[in-house]
Amino acid sequence: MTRLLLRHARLATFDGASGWGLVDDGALLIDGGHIAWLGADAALQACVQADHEINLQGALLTPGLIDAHTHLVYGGDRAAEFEQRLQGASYEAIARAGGGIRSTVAATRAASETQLFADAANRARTLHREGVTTIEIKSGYGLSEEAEARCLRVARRLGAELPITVRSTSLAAHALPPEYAGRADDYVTDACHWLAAQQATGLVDAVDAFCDTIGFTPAQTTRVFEAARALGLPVKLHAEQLSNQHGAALAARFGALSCDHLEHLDVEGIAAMKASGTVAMLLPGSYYFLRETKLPPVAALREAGVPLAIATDHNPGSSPTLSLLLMLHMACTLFRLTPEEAWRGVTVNAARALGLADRGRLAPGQRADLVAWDAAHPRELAYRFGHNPCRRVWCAGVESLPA
Ligand code: DI6
Ligand code: FE
Repeated sequence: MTRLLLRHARLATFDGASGWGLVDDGALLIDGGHIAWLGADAALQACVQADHEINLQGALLTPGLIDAHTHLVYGGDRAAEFEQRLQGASYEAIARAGGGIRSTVAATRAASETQLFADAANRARTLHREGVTTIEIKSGYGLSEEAEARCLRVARRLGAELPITVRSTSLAAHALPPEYAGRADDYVTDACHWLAAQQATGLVDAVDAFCDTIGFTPAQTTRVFEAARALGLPVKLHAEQLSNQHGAALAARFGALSCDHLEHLDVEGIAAMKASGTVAMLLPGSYYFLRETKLPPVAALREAGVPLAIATDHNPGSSPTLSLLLMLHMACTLFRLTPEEAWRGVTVNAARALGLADRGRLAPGQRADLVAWDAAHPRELAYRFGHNPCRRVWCAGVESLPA
């Protein structure tokens, strides 16, 4: 394995509990896909020897970005639904009338696995060109045993064929498929059985559910989580997005990695998340696209010391964005995160939301997932929008974008 030395970069390490962790005119040594050493370029010792050196000429070097909540695998689009909503129809009303998630389920079932892979790979590449090196991908648009497995296989194949890391999450409890109309409890029973096969075939890293009035009840969510726990799989939850179902407190009782959305989260939910060490995954894309007006309780989460993360929630219905950098910006403008909080939300806290301790910071021993940006300071990336200053990306020490 070659040793690669990156020199003359401004490092933003995010190492330590707060601050940017800046190292001006820094150097970083990669060995075996991991960071072996980092520090001031002037402190480079003769013993730090590399096979290859790159002068980054003052570029900003950060950890690779982590998009820890996406629904990247699906068929079709929902542009017509967007027009309906612009004419006054609500997201919930469209869902109740059988559109919404269920229209994407029909398009996903009708698509071939080859097509699903090709479309999702294009989306993943778009994220990657903006510096994303780890992506979480949920199923949830198949909603049958075979169609769910197909989507999870596509996610696994993306991880195998693209330079990025993919973590896959089973979200069979996303919506009730039409063949189970009026039989939600039966659907949950069957979906819990599918999990065992997904686990046995190595298709799944975590389990999620949509606990809401148009999703599943807290009792049904509990059954899904019990099935996950029996298989040793970590859980996370789409919680308090459209209404307060006390899903965050429920998920916290299962030691959830993250609770996601959280616009309607209450003080009990915040306390429960704090006690269980659960990450608050904030999703400004869906807040914006659904024109929500109720903000997630960011100040209270901050005060309680709940770690904050940010993701695209990329999906065709509520967040058709493929820009994690835009989410970084919108987390600041819409949710009032500081630029540093937003950055931690797409690096170190996003890693924590995936249960990954080997990435999200620049420190010896961490995976060499790195991005060189055409910027002097990370706050510039939160400040600009519709702008991509990503210049070079390394995944486990291997450069993955054309230089
Ligand atoms: N909440 C969301 O925002 C996505 N899923 C969920 O449970 C939206 C999914 C969709 O509209 O297709
Ligand atoms: Fe989502």
